[in-house]
Amino acid sequence: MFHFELLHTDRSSRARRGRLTTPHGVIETPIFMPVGTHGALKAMTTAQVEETGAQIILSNTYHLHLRPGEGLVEKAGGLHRFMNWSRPILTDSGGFQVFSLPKKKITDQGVFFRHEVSGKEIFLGPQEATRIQNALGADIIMAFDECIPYPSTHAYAAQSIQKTLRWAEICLKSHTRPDQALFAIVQGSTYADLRRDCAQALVGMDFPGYAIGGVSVGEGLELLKKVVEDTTPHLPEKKPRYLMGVGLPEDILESIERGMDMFDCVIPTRYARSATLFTSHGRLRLTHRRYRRDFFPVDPACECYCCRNFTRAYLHHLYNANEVLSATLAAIHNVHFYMNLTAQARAAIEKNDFAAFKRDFLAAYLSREK
Ligand code: PRF
Ligand code: ZN
Repeated sequence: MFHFELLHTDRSSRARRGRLTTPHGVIETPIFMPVGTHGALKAMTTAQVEETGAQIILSNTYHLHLRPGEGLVEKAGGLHRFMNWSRPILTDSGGFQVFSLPKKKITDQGVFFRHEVSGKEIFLGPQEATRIQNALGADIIMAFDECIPYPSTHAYAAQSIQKTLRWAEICLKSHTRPDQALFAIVQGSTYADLRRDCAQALVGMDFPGYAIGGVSVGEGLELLKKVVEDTTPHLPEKKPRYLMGVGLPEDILESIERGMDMFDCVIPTRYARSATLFTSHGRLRLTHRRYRRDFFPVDPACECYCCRNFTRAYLHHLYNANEVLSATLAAIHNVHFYMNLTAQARAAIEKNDFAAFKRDFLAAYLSREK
C-alpha cells in the first residue's frame, strides 16, 4: 500500500528522483506539498488546487483536533471525503504548532495548553497525536516531536532529542492503521552530533520515511544547508526524506541538491494574500503603482489559470479594491509556480543536470526584486 522507489540519483549532485506510492495515488519526488491547515488551502477550492498540479497536500492535527474535532472528520468519512480531496494527504502531528503557542506546559509526557476559543485545558502527547491522525485518515502521518527554538544550547537540544526519541517509540506502538505511513522526525538543532544520534536511533526503529524538523526557525539558509548535510548521511538511501516547513524557492533547490525529497510551507498561499507573486524573474509586489496599467500576465511564461486569463493591472485593481478574488488568483499562480519549480527539478535530475538547472534558475530568479 505504501512504497518508495528511488528512480535515479543525479550525477552532478546528491539530488534524487523518486516515486512514492500511497493508497490515494502516486507522488513523484522531489515534491512540494501546499498547506491546508484547517482542511482547506486558503482561498482555493480543491478543483483549483488539483489544476495547479499539486500531488499531495498537508493538513494539521492540532487545528483539526481543536476544530471540528477528529470524531466529526471520521464521521464524515475521513479527511479526504470531508474536504473533497482524493489525492494523498499528509498530516503534521502538532509537534510544531503546540510548541509555538505562547502559554504551554511541556512535560516528559507531552504538552498542556489552552484551547484558543473555549479556554479549556488540552493535552497533546505522542499517543494522542497518533490516535488523532489515525482518525483523520491521511496517507502519511507524522510522529509527535519537540521542535525547539533557534538558537538552543547543546545541552538543551541533547535532552530534547531524548524526548523526541521516546515519543517516536510511543507513536510507533500506538499507530494502528497499516494503510497510513508513519514518518519519524529528526531533531537536534544545529548540532551535527545530535542530528547523527537522533537519525541513527530513529533509523533503528525502522520507519517508512524520515523528516528533518527543527529547521526554518530563524537559522538562515547557510545553517539549513549544514543541518541537511549533517543529517542525510545517516538516513537510509531507499526511504523518502521530508524537510519540514521549507521554504523559499532557493531553500528548496539547495535542499533538493543535498538529497531531500519532500517539502511543505505556507509561503505560496500566505504571500498570495499579501500581494507577493513568484515569477521566474523574481517576486512581484502587485500592490505597487507600477502595475496599474500593466496589461501583461503575472508571469508571461506561466501556464496557470491566473496567467492565462488575467493581467497584472487586474490583480493590482483587485488588491486595491480588497476583493477576495485577489487571494484566489494569486494562490493559484503561486502554488502553480511551486509545482512547476519541483517539476523542473525532477526533469533536471533525470537529465543529470540538476546543478546547472539550479544555477540558471537562481540567476534569473534572484536577478531583481520588483
Ligand atoms: N516538527 C513538526 N512539524 C514541523 C516542524 C518540526 O520541527 C517544522 C520545522 N520548523 C515545521 N513543521 N512536527
Ligand atoms: Zn501563473
